[in-house]
Order: sequence, then C-alpha cells, then structure tokens
Amino acid sequence: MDLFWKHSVSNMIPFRPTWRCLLGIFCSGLGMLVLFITSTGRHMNFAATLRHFPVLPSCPKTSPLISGPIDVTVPLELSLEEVEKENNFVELGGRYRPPYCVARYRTAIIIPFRNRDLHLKIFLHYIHPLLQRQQLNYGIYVINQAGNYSFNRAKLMNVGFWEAMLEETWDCVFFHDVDLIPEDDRNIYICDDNPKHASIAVNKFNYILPYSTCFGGVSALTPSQFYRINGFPNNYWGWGGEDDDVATRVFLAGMKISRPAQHIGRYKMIKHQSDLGNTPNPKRFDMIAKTKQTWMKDGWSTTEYKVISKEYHPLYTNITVNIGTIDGLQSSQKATHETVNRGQQ
Ligand code: UDH
Ligand code: NGS
Repeated sequence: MDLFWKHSVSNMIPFRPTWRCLLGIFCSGLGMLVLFITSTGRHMNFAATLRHFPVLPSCPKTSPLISGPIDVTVPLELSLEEVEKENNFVELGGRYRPPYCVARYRTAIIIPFRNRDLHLKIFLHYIHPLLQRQQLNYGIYVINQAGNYSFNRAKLMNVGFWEAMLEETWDCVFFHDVDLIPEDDRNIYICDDNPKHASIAVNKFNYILPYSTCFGGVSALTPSQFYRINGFPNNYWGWGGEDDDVATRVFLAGMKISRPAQHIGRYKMIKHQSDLGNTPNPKRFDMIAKTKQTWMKDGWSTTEYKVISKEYHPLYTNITVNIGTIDGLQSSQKATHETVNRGQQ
C-alpha cells in the first residue's frame, strides 16, 4: 500500500488501475448494491439512497419531461391505494425531490379542505406526476378544517403557510383548491416576480377569466410576497370574497397580478354541489369594500389556530386544525349554533 501511494501520489505518476484499485471499485459497487437491496421499502428507496451521494447535477432550467396539454378525465373507480402505487417515488407526507438532479425550485402546495375525499384522490392522481415532470422539490399539505362551523378558505391558507414553513423554507407557496386540475404541464408550479394567479382559464368559465382582478382557485406567492400582503384575511366565513380581498392586498402592497398564458393556465373543475357549511357569506361585499382599512390589522400574523393532528400520509401531509369561529378560537359552542342558522338562510 505504501509503495502504491509513494508511486502514484508523491511522485505524481499518472493513475494506473492496479488489482487493489479494481478491488476497491468492486467493493464500492457491492456496497451500493447492499444499500439498494436494504432500501427497497417504500420510503427509503433507491432514489432516496442516491441522494446520500452528493454528485447530482442541477436540474435544467426547463424540464425536458414537460409535454404540454393533459387530458383530464375523472377516474371515479380509482382507489387511493392505486394512486399511491402510481407514485412510488413520493416520500411520506407527499414530499418529492427529483432522484437524478437537484431541483432548482422548492414549492409547497396548500389545499384548504373539508369532506372532499373524492376530489383529493383525483387531485393527487394528476398533481404528483405533473409536479414530477416539472422536476420540482415539492410537498403537499392538506389543511383540514375540524368541526362543522362555516368553512374559512382564506384562514386555512394562512394556517397552511405557517405549517409548511415550519417544515421547510419553501421558495414558493401554491394556494390550491382541491377541485381544480391543471390541464397543461407547461403551467409551471413556481412563483413569479409578482403574486401569480395560475387558474386563469377554467372550463366552468369557458376557459375565460371571469373578471380582471380574479384571484381565486389557484394562486402562488413567494414567502416575501406573502408577508408583504400580510397573508390572507382570517374573517371571511362561508363562500366568496376572500380571494377578492387578497387581490386588493396585492395592489395595496404595490404589486400586480402575474398570470400564465391563456392557453397554459387551463384547469378543469370537478363538478360538485354546494357544500354544507359553505353557503355564500352575506357580509362579503361590505368586507371587500373595507380591505384598505383591514388588511394591515388582519392577516397571517394574527392567525389563531390549534393543530389537532398532523399525519404523514403516503401522498400528502394532513393537518387537521381548529380555526375557531367568527368569535375567535374559544367560543366554538355558540358559533356552531350560528352556523346552523346561517345554513338555513
Ligand atoms: N372546500 C372544501 N370543503 C368545503 C368547502 C370548500 O374542501 O366544504 C375547499 C376545496 O378545496 C374547494 C375550495 O375550498 O376547492 C373552494 O371551495 P368551493 O369549491 O366551494 O368554491 P368554488 O368557488 O365553487 O370553487 C363554488 C361553487 C359552488 C357550487 C355552486 C352550485 N350552484
Ligand atoms: C366572485 C366571488 C369570488 C369567487 C368568484 C368566482 O364573484 O370569491 O366569483 O367564483 N366574489 C364575491 O362573491 C365577492 S366561482 O364561480 O369560481 O365559485 O372566487
């Protein structure tokens, strides 16, 4: 061995494979094989093993795997187990990094949720392969509102932002309705220089933006853009208006809405009935007229909630939260009664 070093290193003799060296290569190969065999479990697969070797190149700026339009159907018979099997490279909690290159972008997807299991299954079936083709480092967070008080989409978004950022410093956060399925994988799930409204062409509206300040469905902000608008409002209980409030925040914070091209920002909305507990909020028009006075006082920094449970499922992280009621976090009893009344209006 001494002789080997003396000759090959000290004397700067060009490298020549010796039987010792070949033995070394053989042993490393054997080591890799053992690692591969011992890591065939779902969440410690070969791709994950590869990542322990810091030799991966950066992913290209534009993924070569992107192909364009996607034919979205609603596969009702598909089971969640089948969707899990389709997505073998996804790690526990719905986390993924490309196995063959280092992702340039890290994106968290936040889904406001209650009682939409069928939609979630279809969403996962389409979104995982799309995000993988885009070569992103991503995580999927389902923020499940506990109880049956009025739904509060915007507050769940604030909760999702907090919870996702606790786990990782994401570059970009997508706020995503569960019933919207992207129909083109050139609609890249990364952030822009301004807050982005991604779902600009939805089949429900004949693929036309319904109004110029529309910001509902799917939107994306960097953490700094999110802080700049003070996040989403917390006090829109029931359907409507909260996304208009966010659009106004974007303008008040001196930014504008960025959008993908019309032929790319296409989505299919899964048909559904109105949900119990999400009837139109009769106060929404008054509220959106006052965003200028409220946006600094009410936002992500004032979001109060309690995490009830956090579960790492194979394809998503499920965070069930108590977000309280219109009266705050404590008075859920009185407010549940109000919900029932409101539902009967
Ligand atoms: N959501 C739930 N559960 C609910 C309500 C809403 O998970 O009970 C989430 C879900 O992610 C959904 C999003 O909040 O995609 C937005 O809610 P929505 O789908 O009710 O709102 P949207 O504006 O549709 O997309 C409203 C159409 C209601 C049907 C009206 C029929 N006339
Ligand atoms: C507006 C709502 C928005 C909603 C948008 C599209 O009128 O919250 O319609 O709704 N604003 C108000 O009601 C003030 S949709 O048909 O997609 O459900 O996002």
